[in-house]
Formats: sequence, structure tokens, C-alpha cells
Amino acid sequence: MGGDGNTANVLSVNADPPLTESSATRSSTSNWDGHVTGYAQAASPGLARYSFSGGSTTGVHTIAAEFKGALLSAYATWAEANAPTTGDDPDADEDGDGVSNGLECVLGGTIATNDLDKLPALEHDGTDMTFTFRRDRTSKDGSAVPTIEVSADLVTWNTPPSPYAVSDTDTGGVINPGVAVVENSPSGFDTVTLTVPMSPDTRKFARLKVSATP
Ligand SMILES: [Ca+2]
Ligand SMILES: [Ca+2]
Repeated sequence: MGGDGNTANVLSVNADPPLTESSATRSSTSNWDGHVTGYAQAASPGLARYSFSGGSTTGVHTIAAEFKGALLSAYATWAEANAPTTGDDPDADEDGDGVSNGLECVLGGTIATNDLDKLPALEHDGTDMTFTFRRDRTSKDGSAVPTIEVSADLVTWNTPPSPYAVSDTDTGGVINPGVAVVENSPSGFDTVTLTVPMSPDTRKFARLKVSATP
């Protein structure tokens, strides 16, 4: 948010994301009584303009203005804090830790941490393949959607029933084949586990994809 075209009598604020509601009040106690004469939400998104009249232009006065913007999506909120230069590209890797921005949003990564250890874990027990990761619960607003893809040869992916959708809500126990979600376990995260029988394949692979909307 920054000033735009300010003059002695006009305060303009250009906000990104656009303002949805604004108000201005005087916080000094004397000269500004009655001097906030107008407020206009300009046609250009996010531009709010407050007009003032009269009063001394030599004194120091404080005007308190409150601005309320549209809520950022989960991905946009993550990117604003953790990918200031590459956030528009969910496939980019802002901090170079080997985990893409979209994946970091879902896995709870940050720009300040190496998040390789948050990538999914793959195990085979001879009967089943399990693929597990923890989803940051703050990512669940549809702006960063995880799916799990399975392959028997690392060449051909997504032979049905792959890809597997990941439920936003608790699925209540093990699903085989399919994706089980245990909400808020551990706190702040959902534990997501895909379980699929190995048969009839001798090898099986899985990977996590995130479709993120900047
Ligand atoms: Ca990264
Ligand atoms: Ca990181």
C-alpha cells in the first residue's frame, strides 16, 4: 500500500489487493474537527481518496485511516511472505531449496527454511505402497490443490484410478486403494496417506502435484 498523488488536502491510497471498505477519522484533537470532507472510492481498483479542507498546513497533524482489503487466497498469502519475487510462478523455487513454491505452500514451507524433509515419504511393504505427507491446514481454500499421481514405470502416469484427489476433510480411517486424510494431526497439519496395492506391478511410484493459482 502506498501513497499516490498526495497533496496538502488530499490523501490517496492505492492498495493491492483492492480495498473493499475504508474509513478515515481524525486522531488529533483540535484543528481537524470537521476537516475530513469527503471520501471517494475511485474507479481504478484499490484507489481510495480522502479529501480535507481548511486547517493549518504548517502544523503537524495526524489522520488515522482504516483500510480493509479483500482477503488474499492461501497461496497468495503464502507467496507474499515467502516468494516475493517468484510467487506468480507456483513451479518456481524462490529459495532454491529444491521444493517449488506451490509445494511449499501445501507442505508448510517457508523462504527461511530448507523444506526438503517435508516432501512426501514413499514406502513399500511387499503388499502395499504408501505415500505420506503433511498438508498445512491454512492451504485449504482451493488456491493450492494437491493431487497424487501414480506410475508403475516412471514413464506412464495417471492410468486410472490415478491421479488421486486429496480430500479437504477427514476421511475416517485407512482407505485402500485411495487417500486417507486425518485432520489436524499433528496440530496445524493434516496427515495425508495414499495406500495402493502393489499387485499386479512389481514396482510402483508416486509423486505429489500441486495446482496453485497465484
Ligand atoms: Ca523452495
Ligand atoms: Ca523453503
